[in-house]
Amino acid sequence: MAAPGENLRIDGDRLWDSLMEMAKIGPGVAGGNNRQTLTDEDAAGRDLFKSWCDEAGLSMGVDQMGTMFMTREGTDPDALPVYVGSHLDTQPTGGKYDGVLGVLGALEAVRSLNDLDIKTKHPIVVVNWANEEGARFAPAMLASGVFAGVHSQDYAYGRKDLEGKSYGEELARIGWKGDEETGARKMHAYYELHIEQGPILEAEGKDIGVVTHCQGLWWLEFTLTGREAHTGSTPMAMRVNAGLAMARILEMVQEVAMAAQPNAVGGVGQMQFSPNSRNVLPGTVVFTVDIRSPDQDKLDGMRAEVEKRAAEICEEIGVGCSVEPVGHFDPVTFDPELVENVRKSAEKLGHSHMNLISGAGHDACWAAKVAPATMIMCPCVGGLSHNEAEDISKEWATAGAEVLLHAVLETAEIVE
Ligand code: HGY
Ligand code: MN
Ligand code: MN
Repeated sequence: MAAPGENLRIDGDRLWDSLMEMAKIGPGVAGGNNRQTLTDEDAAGRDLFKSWCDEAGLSMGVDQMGTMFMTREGTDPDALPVYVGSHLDTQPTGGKYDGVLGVLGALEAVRSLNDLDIKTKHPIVVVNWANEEGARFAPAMLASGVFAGVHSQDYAYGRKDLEGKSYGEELARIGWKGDEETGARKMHAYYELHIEQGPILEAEGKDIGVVTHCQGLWWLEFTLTGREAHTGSTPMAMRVNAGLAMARILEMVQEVAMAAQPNAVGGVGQMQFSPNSRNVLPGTVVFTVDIRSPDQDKLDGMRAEVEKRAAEICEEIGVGCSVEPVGHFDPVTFDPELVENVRKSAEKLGHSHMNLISGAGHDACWAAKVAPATMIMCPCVGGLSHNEAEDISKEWATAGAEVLLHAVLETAEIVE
């Protein structure tokens, strides 16, 4: 006779319908989403998520960073909850599944337990972490970072977007500043389902990534100071060209990352010229270098080389150069017992799987500082993410959510 819950499956159609419904909120311009954190679109997505959680009988708590905690009670009031979730905020040209699959996959797991009235010893808490992306308010994983004690709440509240609006102001404006002290909650364990955002699982023909580690990251914000001058009448020898320095630094970052292969990446996604006028050489150029590696020495070595060579480039051109780390976490090793739960669940359910190191950062990286934590990944088409064309299959989503459910039950313990 099968143990309780042994053959439990989730309702893949219901999960997919919820993903498609959420995707209607904060639509992008090319089939994806623009539901950036603390915007009205984010607020609308939160409201929809809460309505579904109300239907599922979950009670809501919100902390002072705006993270949503939706609780399904367990049978043991003294047992610490198993937390499971991800994020609903997106990049400005984000996909429909980055983060969202983890939140709605967790909700689907709870819905499936409700369908069969399966009880667990530990409560299960579905989490929507605020501002995972860090696109509008750097750094990424800001709310989970405050939760884990990595950032102060004052620092977080003071982070500003490109329009000068602060996190604290915007959180209050959308009405999602909760009353719970951030980080006061204690976790028994944390699981996160997420799309891979890379090409490996699809290329290897595997449905499930058993995530053992996550690579570390530095976000280095450079401010280069040149001299504003006419692009037409200023002789080349007289120029103090911060734009030229930026271009040489970008080329250098590429060189440093390529020289550190394998398992190293480096690039720049965001840059501002000031005054950003076609016929004015920039007085100021601000951009963020994003470097990552699963190897601690390699990660820190790349940072040191980038900063050293950037200073040399700027000195040669006569441009001022300052750099501020605006995001960082060391490579993460996830909890071996939870990782084994994921592997066993994938095997039990007959899903192909392989070990994986996460290329992207996730809230699980900070959760791992305060509780046993791990992740489950599903493939995405062409490994594409942070692009509106991001795509997954219903089968991949269903397999991921099923493995998530069974791994969570291993930890939350079914009560007969
Ligand atoms: O930057 C990251 O890795 C994540 O998407 N926030
Ligand atoms: Mn994400
Ligand atoms: Mn993302």
